[in-house]
Amino acid sequence: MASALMINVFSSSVAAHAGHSHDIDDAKLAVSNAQIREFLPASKASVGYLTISNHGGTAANLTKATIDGLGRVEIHEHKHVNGMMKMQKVDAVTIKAHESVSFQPGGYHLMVFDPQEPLKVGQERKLTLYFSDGNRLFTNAEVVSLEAQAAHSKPSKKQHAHH
Ligand SMILES: [Cu+2]
Repeated sequence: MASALMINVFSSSVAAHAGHSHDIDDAKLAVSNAQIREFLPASKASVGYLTISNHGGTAANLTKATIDGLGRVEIHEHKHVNGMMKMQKVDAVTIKAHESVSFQPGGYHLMVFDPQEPLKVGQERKLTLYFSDGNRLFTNAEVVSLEAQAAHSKPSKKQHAHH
């Protein structure tokens, strides 16, 4: 209920583009490699990664994400502050025309909270991305284990090649 209310508040603030209300421009924006990590024991939050590609000629601004079965999803970024890696919530992520943005360890990520039931590895959950022009993009995010997510991440300095 709370999230539905938030969506209403959100869409009333972006009513500028009348006439596009039913247009979901799938050709312009594409999302790939969406995954959510399973919640670790005793952890109240987990992370999600994806790649958004903008094939259109104008920038797109991602302002919100929701995932079925999760009470809350926030968009975060990691930043180096005085040599420390800190993360903070961001209001929007811009995907420039003809560019793509990868959410990945050390950069942008989705922070997910409040699972209504435990996420199980192998499940798919519907992910909805909301853009400032009123467009929405839907995809399925696969629930992955910590190990699987680490394997897909960029190589880190530590080499843990063996199980
Ligand atoms: Cu975070």
